[in-house]
Amino acid sequence: MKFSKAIVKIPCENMVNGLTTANLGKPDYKLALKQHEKYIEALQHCGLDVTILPFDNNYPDSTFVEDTALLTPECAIITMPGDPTRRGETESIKEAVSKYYNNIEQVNLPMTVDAGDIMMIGKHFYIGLSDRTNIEGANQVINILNKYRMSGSTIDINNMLHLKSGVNYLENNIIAVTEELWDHNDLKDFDKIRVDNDEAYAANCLWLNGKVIVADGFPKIRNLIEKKGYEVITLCVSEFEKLDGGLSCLSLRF
Ligand code: CIR
Repeated sequence: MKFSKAIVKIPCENMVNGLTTANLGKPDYKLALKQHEKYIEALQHCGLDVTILPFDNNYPDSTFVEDTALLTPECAIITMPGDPTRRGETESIKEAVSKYYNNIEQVNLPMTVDAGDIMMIGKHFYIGLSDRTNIEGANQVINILNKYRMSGSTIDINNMLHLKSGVNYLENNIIAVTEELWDHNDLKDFDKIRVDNDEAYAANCLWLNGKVIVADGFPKIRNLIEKKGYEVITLCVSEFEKLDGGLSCLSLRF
C-alpha cells in the first residue's frame, strides 16, 4: 500500500462550537491552526501531496474530513454523516475528490455512515456500527464495495465515537487496538499492538508509507510501534482531541 495524496481542510473559527463528548474544554483556535499546520507538514514528510481546502465556518466540525468520504483504490464513496449538523460538509469534499476520481458513489438517507467508522485493510473494509453509522448505511457501502470487487464486514462498537477511535491498521497485518476491542473475534488473526485504557486516545494512529504518526504524550504505544520497526512521528493534536477528533480524522488519504 502506498498513499500519494491527501485532502485536509483548515479548521474554522467556529470549531469551538463543534460536537464533543470529551469534557476537555473549548479548543484554542489559534493553537488548533498551528497544530493543523504541523499535521500537514507531517503528511508531506511522509511523501503525500496535500490538497488544502479553505475553512468553512458553516460547519464547526468540517476539519474532520475523514468522516465525509471513503477513498478506495477503485472508487470514492461520499458518505452521509450520522450527525445532521455535519451533512453539508460533503459538498466541498465531493468537489475536491472529483478531481481525482471518476467513480464517485454516494450514501443516501436514511442510510448514514461516518467514514471514521471504516478501516481499510487492503481490499477489505471493516465498518463499525456506531451512533453515526447504521446497519443500512454499512450495507450500502458493502454493496458498493462489492460492485468494485472489494468487500466489507461490520463490527459492533460501544463506548467509542468511531471504529477508528479504537482500532487502526498499520499495514503488515499489524493493528493497534484498545482493550475494548482486544478480544474481538474478527480481529483475532492480526498481529495486535495493545493500547492500554490510559492511552486509549492514541489508538487513533496513522500509518503513512512506512512511518506512523502517533499523538504526542503516549509513550507506551509509541514504543510498541517502534518495536515493530516503524519510524514514529509524534504530533500534538490536543485542540482536536477536545472535539473527540484524532489523527486520522484530519485527512483523507489515497
Ligand atoms: C464529531 O463528533 O463528529 C467531531 N467532533 C469529531 C469527529 C472525529 N472524526 C473521526 O474520528 N473520524
